[in-house]
Amino acid sequence: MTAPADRPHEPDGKQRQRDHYRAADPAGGPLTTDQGVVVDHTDDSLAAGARGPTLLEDFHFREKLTRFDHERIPERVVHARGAGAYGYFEPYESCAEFTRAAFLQDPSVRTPVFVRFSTVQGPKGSADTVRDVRGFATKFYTSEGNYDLVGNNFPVFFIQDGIKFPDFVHAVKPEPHNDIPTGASAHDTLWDFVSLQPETLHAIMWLMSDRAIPRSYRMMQGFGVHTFRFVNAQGRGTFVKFHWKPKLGTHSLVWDEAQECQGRDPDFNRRDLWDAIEAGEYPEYELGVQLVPEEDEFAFDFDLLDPTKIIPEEQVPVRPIGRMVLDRNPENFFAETEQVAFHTANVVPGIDFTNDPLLQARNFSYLDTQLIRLGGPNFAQIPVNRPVAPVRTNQRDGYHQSALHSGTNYSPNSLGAGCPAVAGPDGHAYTHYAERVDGAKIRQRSPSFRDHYSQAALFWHSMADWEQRHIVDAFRFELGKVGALTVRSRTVAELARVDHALAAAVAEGIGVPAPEAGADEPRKTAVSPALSLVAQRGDGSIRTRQVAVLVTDGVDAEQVTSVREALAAEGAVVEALAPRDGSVTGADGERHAVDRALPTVASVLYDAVLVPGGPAGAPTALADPDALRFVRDAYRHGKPVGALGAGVAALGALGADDLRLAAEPGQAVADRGVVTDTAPGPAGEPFLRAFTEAVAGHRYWDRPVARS
Ligand code: HDE
Repeated sequence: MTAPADRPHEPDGKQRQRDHYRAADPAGGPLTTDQGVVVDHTDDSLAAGARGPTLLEDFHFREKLTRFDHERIPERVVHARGAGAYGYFEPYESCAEFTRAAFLQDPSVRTPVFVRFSTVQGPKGSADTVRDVRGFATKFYTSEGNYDLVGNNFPVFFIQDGIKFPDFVHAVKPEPHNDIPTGASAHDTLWDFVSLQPETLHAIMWLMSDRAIPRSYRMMQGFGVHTFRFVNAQGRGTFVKFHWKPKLGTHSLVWDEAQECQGRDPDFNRRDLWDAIEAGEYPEYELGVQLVPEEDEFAFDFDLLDPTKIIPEEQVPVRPIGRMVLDRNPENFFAETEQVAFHTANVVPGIDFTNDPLLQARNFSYLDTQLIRLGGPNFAQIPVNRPVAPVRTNQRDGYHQSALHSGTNYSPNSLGAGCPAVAGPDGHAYTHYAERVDGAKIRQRSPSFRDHYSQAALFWHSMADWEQRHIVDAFRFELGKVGALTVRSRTVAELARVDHALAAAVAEGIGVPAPEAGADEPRKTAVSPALSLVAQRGDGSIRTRQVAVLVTDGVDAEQVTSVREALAAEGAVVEALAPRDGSVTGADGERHAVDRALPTVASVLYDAVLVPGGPAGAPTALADPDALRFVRDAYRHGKPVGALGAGVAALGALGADDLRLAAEPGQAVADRGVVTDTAPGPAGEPFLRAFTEAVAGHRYWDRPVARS
């Protein structure tokens, strides 16, 4: 542990964070009005006498309030709550064989990016850790113009045709009569819709899984969802699905924990992203593609154009093509994260669309909504939206025009020397893929989109036991909050068409009769191992994992220091928590700084916990009720728990009788993520190794239930 000087252990990020409070103009000119007139007083309005009425001529007062009154713009209809970051993308090798997109040609070229992560249902001020899809939208500022890959953390969507989007979003949003619930799907209208619209089922399986409560935006996969089309310099098309894989692996919260987090830290995911970048722990994701030659369009037992389907990775492997690193936080949330405008139709030469009807609808919707959200057509001039490629158009005027256009504004023209001229055949212009289209003008869902159950079943059967348990619990929670019993029953009947055992388990928890066995029993019981979180562990490191050490007066400081140093060397963030902030007096009689006071934090904000010991017979930190609760919560949420010296005996308070704890000093025992060693003094190598491994394992689901 460190001495309590001026909090020397405080992460650099905190210091840097303070820089954000400094004025942009360090020279520090005086306060002015919008017109540049210097102001000498901003605390009292101009009034007729100290106790008299305010005067209309107080232009500073009127301007200040007017500007304040107009600070808000409409929030996004969906994805209102988000967090953004800048970074770069670099390809591993040239993808010229498949696409002529300039940013995918040369490994030495770094393309700047801006990424915005988001929840979908909740408003701008809602909590982060709700059960929801997460947006994962990337703007690549390429040399050939902006390319936006506007994806989610699920690879499938809830509907097949964009004309159903308003219905789906109305159903999932809070109920119209009372605007309840905020940021949650557990209510009647969503499940009413789901039970009547079986195309939702596959995405609903993802929504009920742990994927819907990510531990971190840095530990979350991303998917382009639709099948897109790469086009190479020869004009050859290849179908492509995009995948982002986080280097740190894909990890999730537990539902109980996610709910508590909503109160303890509603900004849990946003803060995590911000803090990691400030600390120099830059999130990294690998971009992968599944490529399908045009001639294989009909080689699958589903339609490539159907956005409720995946191509199992075992069928078409994901080929890594590059990596993205997020290394800079925005300067100003509103200017950048709020005003950024993504659009699926922002494509560059070499990337094209398919006839996926959902994608086609999106290509209309994003620009349309941004015209109102950002107050007119000139939002591409806002710095975060501005391409690095030169922009020369004949578009003019409109609200918030800030460009000083000169010259002619029509084409063809001779007075402006024909400028800007359309590009010649040098291969740099965007050319639409010349797909042959031939058909009657009809409203009809393609028969190839009809199977709504096989892939929902594929997902279910690909889950580990504990993932299946969590899915059943999630269905029980959500449907248990639905008032209309007919909706509960209808949903269970639909689930029976995915898997009868699933439906029966859900029915049992929500008080509706289980469907008849075998009534509609599907399907194949194929599995795709890549769908399970077990297969998405990432690099297995413990970088940025938050480890709490519960300390109190009399703590063995050497023990704490040894663990802190060992875990920090692997990149974990270790914090000493005590009943009060400031310092504790160690067994060595010295004062040792603590990082945070227990009442200001909670187990749900950490990934693992350690209980060190002190002199024999002295109380450990667990004598404190907050500390005891901390360890109990960590245990029941499946988190790694470590204990050393007298801390091992203190774990008896958990009441987990079947757990194997260390008895012989120096012999570390690891049992389902609980790592113990009764030896006093600095932690030994076997303990440090086992505890580091436990932290890397993230969660342990097969623990004995604690009586406490
Ligand atoms: Fe979106 N979506 N969406 N969506 N979407 C918006 O655009 C829409 C869909 C996604 O951080 C809106 O500027 C329709 C699929 C992300 O700013 C809006 C349809 C996927 C973001 C809109 C879909 C997404 C949005 C709201 C069905 C995953 C946030 C504000 C046809 C592949 C981007 C805005 C950000 C945002 C419409 C379906 C992802 C209303 C009509 C599928 C990540 O235009």
